[in-house]
Amino acid sequence: MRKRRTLAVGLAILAAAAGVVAGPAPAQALAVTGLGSTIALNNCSGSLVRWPQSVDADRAMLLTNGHCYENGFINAGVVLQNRASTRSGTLLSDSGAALGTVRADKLIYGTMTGTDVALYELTDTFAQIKSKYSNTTALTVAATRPADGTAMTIPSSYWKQVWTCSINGFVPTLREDQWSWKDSIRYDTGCQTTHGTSGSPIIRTSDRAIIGINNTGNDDGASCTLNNPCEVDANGNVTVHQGQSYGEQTYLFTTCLNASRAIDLTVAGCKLTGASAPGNTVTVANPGAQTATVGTAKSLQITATDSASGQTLTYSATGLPAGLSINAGTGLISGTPTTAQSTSSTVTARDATGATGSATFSWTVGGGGGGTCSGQKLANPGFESGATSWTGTTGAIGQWSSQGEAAHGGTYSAWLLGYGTTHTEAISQAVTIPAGCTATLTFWVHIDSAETTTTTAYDKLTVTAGSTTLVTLSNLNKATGYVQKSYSLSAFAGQTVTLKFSGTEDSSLQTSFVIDDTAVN
Ligand SMILES: [Ca+2]
Ligand SMILES: [Ca+2]
Repeated sequence: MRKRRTLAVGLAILAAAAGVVAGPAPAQALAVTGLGSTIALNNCSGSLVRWPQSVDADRAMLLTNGHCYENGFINAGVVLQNRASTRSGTLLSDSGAALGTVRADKLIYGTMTGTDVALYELTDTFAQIKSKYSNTTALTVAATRPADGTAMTIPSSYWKQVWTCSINGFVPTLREDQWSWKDSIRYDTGCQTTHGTSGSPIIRTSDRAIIGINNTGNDDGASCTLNNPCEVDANGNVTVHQGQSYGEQTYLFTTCLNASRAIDLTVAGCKLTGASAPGNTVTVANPGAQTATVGTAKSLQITATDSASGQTLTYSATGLPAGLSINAGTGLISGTPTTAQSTSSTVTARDATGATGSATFSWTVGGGGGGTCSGQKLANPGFESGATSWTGTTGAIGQWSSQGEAAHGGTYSAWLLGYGTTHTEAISQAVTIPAGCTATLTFWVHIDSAETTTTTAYDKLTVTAGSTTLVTLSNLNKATGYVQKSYSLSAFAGQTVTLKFSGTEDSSLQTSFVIDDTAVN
């Protein structure tokens, strides 16, 4: 069995205590320089680290593996933050000499999921460390993911040995027992690190930046068990490479730094485990300015995309023209506009994570079927064209002045009833009230009657709009000359409605209803 660092740190310590520590030391592990700024821990290796943007007044930091956490392995999926700690270690010189003891008072961040890190805050600032320990400066954690083939060293403060090799690819998922790590760094054969090297920094040769953290290796050739990590590719295929060692990514830290250079899992784009949902991006395609017509069906398909695959989007909208609605499931806006208007709509698409996107666009809805609000909507309103445009008892329309019923305007009018016997007569015309308009029916009517009662309506004229009765006049309304009547038709905006003047006369005593100069405006 080749001794490795791996998760079996306890084993390594026991082995060290028993004096069987080294085994056959790897040939590469002969370096006696290159240990500068590493920190030897009681069970692991570590290093003194800073961020690219750290300043001397910031507290110094110690980086080791999550599985080197003093309170034991951190369960899969667990992230520890800001835990009090009394961790201490020995800061080493480049040749491995002890410079002194550094102490932590806080675990800033620790996890064994995604990556395998424990980051501590030391009681000293970077400036104090520099002052106390021979001008020692911290190793800088690189802000970018390392490239394949990068030349590197792995200095182990625990063993006071340095391995030299390069990156031999990345593993989509490295799995060991309950833990999984993403985008793990695979070493070439120069870095067959041993137990006890856990937590060693992976240092890029070119600039001595930390590009990863040494983590584990496959001891026995077993698959996905403790000390026997397996590689899982993007398709879920598992492969095992006995003797292969791996490290984990550390640039992730730098994606989660806030303006105070502190780890903040809510920072946008933070890639550390435990980061707030990275946030899908939902994009709604803007359909541009829309036009529609009152009374004419309109449909508009809204489309949206989600940065995450497999998301189901639900749609909502505000400010849609009256008469239109959006299908929450399909994003189809449809309906028949009822109101002439200019409006601005905002359509929002939301995915299962709550991510939303929206688009705002304008609508111009023109009045349809009758045109604009203002203006006469009736045809031949004064009957001067005879029966044109009117239906029903069109014989009632004529020039009646010679028979004692003068027109109100012009020479034509509609004279309903006046027989003195049982009759019904009616004239009607359909009229379209543009949506969004107010409209009023007006007409002039002259009622004369042989009825003398002041209490009983024997002969009637009922004016209706569709099924709605606007008024019923009768012999009780008889008067000299014409009077004008006025009734609102606004309730019929957006509709085509039939206006009807219907007269009924009983068996005796005539009543004449003479109508003229109708209008719907
Ligand atoms: Ca007339
Ligand atoms: Ca009568």
